[in-house]
Amino acid sequence: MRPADTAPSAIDAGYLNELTSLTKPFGVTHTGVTSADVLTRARAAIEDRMRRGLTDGMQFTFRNPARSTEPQRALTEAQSVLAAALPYLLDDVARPPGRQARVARYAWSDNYQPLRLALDAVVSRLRIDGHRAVAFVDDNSIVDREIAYRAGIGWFGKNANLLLPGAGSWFVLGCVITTAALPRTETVVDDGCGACRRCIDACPTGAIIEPGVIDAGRCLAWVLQKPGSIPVELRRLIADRIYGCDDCQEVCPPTVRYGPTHRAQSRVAAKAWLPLLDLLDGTDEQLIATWRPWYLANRDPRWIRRNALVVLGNIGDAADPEVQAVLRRYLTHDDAILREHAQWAAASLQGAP
Ligand code: B12
Ligand code: SF4
Ligand code: SF4
Repeated sequence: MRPADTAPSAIDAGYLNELTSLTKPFGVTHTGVTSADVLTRARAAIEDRMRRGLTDGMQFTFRNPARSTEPQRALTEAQSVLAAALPYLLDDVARPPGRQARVARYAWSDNYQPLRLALDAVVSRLRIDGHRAVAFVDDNSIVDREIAYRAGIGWFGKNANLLLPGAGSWFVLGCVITTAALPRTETVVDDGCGACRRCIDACPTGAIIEPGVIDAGRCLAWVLQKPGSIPVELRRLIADRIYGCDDCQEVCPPTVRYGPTHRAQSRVAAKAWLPLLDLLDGTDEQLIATWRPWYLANRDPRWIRRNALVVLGNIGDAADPEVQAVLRRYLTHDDAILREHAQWAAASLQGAP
């Protein structure tokens, strides 16, 4: 709490500026404020996706839609939600020689950590001023894009990402829910997609089934995270991806044009490519160290190995003795799922369709 001899700050635009300026040193470029009212549109969309079988076992915000769309469940008597966006675009990294697996841009470094620090700074200030506040960064408790949309930060692209005017979609999102009645910035950002549909046409699996609607079972970002066997018809389409997919953003004109004007401040070396055979040879501990910030079902390294076997089947060379040795090992692996993916990889390298 604020010491008794200092008056609490008035909640006005100046106070909001003070809060947002706390986030800047951590790399946050855009903020906005919306009410803590129920996210009715997001709740309807989540229920609709579940009804239509588009969630493919995803938990996240789908596990308890009543909770993930109601800020007041996260913080009783909440009045406002401050949304924040932090850019994650880093300079391109040339593919190193040899067999390399591709990592999606948002996972090149841990972007959620600086965003969390930024939002923790806001929470601390609000608490000092006598308010209650809690920060959420990519947390299942709240639907981030809808909060940011309502706070006037961006529009929903047909690729389902939130695009920021003049900046594109290479941003991660988070928020602070608070009992403070902050001044709202709820302007509706105009749709900037117009007649464009490049993302829909470029998605390798046809996962964008309607503007803004993703069929998770076909979205490679989910396919590479989820547990179990990867559907055979998607394996070729995975190409060299080990984690995440960027295609629907790489083709997006505003993101391509404006993204480079908002680069990440990361000082961490970009993890854009991973040596494929190291992933298949590595111990559990080595693999966990590699992908610690990633989401993987049950945080189980076998899903990395499974993905790596698919990539091997797509970009390996059947004549290469190293590839042959690794395949031999996985063809007799005691994990049936890995064995089956190794069989697929071996057949694929022999030219099977
Ligand atoms: C589940 C999830 C996924 C799932 C499903 C994604 C999806 N689109 O449904 C999977 C694993 C596939 C995924 C993939 C990715 N994700 Co994700 N994911 C989430 C998570 C955990 C929950 C999202 C959610 O609740 N969706 C619910 C559904 C119903 O929402 P929606 O699809 O956005 O639906 C809205 C629109 O349809 C819109 N709408 C309504 N009417 C209309 C009409 C039109 C015409 C349009 C266009 C839109 C529209 O309103 C709906 C409700 O808000 C959030 C984190 C969080 N806590 O929110 C991150 C999050 C959405 N993901 C994020 C990222 C970065 C990604 C990837 C880019 C990662 C990657 N490179 O691989 C991909 C992008 C895939 C894509 N094209 O969406 C960021 C998005 C940042 C941004 N700028 O938008 C988030 C916010 C994480 C974060 N905190 O930064 N993700
Ligand atoms: S992330 Fe990849 S698979 Fe998913 S919708 Fe975008 S382009 Fe399609
Ligand atoms: S590619 Fe075109 S349609 Fe898709 S999100 Fe970008 S601007 Fe919108």
